[in-house]
Amino acid sequence: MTLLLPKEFIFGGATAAYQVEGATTEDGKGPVCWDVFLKEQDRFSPDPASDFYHEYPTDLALSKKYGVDAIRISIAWTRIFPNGTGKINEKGVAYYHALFDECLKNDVQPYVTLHHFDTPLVLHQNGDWLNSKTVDAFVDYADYCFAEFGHQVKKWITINEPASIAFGQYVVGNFPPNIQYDLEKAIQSMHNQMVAHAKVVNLFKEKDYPGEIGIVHILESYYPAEDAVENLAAVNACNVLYNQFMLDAIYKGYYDDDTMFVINKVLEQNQGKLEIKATELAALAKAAKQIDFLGLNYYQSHFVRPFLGESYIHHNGTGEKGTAVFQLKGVGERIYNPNIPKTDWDWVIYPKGLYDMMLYIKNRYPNYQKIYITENGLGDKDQVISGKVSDQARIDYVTAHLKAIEEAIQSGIRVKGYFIWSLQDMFSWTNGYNKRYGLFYVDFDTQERIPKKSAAWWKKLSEKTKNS
Ligand code: BGP
Repeated sequence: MTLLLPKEFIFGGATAAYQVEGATTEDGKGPVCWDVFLKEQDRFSPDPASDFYHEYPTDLALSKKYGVDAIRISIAWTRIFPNGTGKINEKGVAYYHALFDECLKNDVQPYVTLHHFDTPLVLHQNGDWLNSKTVDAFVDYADYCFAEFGHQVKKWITINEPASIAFGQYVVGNFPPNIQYDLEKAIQSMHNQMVAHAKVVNLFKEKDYPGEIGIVHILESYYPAEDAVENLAAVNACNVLYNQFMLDAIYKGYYDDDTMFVINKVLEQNQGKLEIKATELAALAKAAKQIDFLGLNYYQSHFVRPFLGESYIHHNGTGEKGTAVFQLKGVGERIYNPNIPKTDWDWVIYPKGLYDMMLYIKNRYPNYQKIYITENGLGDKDQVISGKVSDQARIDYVTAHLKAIEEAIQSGIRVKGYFIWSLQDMFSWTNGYNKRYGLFYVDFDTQERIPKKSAAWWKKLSEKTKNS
């Protein structure tokens, strides 16, 4: 399949601190919510992960060699502030200076996320994003990073996937603190994260820090199961709850009536309420006029029908195909169409959903400036055979999604780059180590890297695009 992407299109690789760095107790790093949760679960350890804390020069040299123009990195908040606030850990600060320098030395632009799921333990124990003290601490931490690293970093991301945090923590229960079906908490957490994001954007602009700032949302498209009209209500409920609520927050600066109609109905059916303060709305309104870009993470779409029974969700975190169940009271139930392929973790492969999502953003939020696809890729059980990893399925997956991006660009949607998830194999929060996404295979025992077939393909595509 030929791909025609603009010459200046960015080919990036994505990572997240906790999933690649390892070294979770090294050089004064403070604890995060996941340290305790993973220990309690006793399924897998976040150490050594891809040992990026020490191996970053190798990964950046490989990035340069394989046509990776940019890298998504997150700062581990507790390497800088071990307790979330207060005393600064100079060793952590020095680490990120060295890491960003290495990026620039290799001509790999860093796109830096301030919060990628790893809330400092103390703040987590006091309510995480449900507590406004976390919001205040986050704003201070962001301010510190902008001032300290602003000469090296020109692209900032406030929060990665607020919806995954809220639903993982309070609905699916596969993120700490492991609570299920509490939609009130999930919706409140999303709102509070939107406020945190807005305050940080406003501060960035007020202090005139150099560069651009945006947020990363996971966005999935919803379609009616069996094409039946009665399923459209579930499609709307899911879309509003998972996508529109937070897109309204960042682009409109308020929650529109059609959005609140659904949110209030979901809250009512789940005996919940949402608290929104006037000052928070003022912050949202101001930030909506100043945000520079949207990072769109896309992996899958869903086919749904209404569901009014008792909620039941089973997260397939093992790769046993066919075990995922998703039924959420007053929201919807996911139905799997046997004609649409899915991964071993039951993630539905549907590139059209990416195109449809971008079109929806363009139509509903005409003030959006530009979009980066900040995560997309295939989780698979890759194997090394005779020293090689032939991940053709990944190449096919990425090609199909890049095709959807090419079509979006042709339809006038401003998409500026694509970050493959992931740059190298790494630790997966709820799946451990057997779900691999990387361009570079990682042997987690020796930390050896083996560029996969996809890496060679990527290099060719990246170079061809630049020379087109
Ligand atoms: C996104 C997260 C990433 C990453 C990815 C793949 O939601 O931002 O951190 O984990 O999904 O997910 P998983 O590791 O569950 O397969």
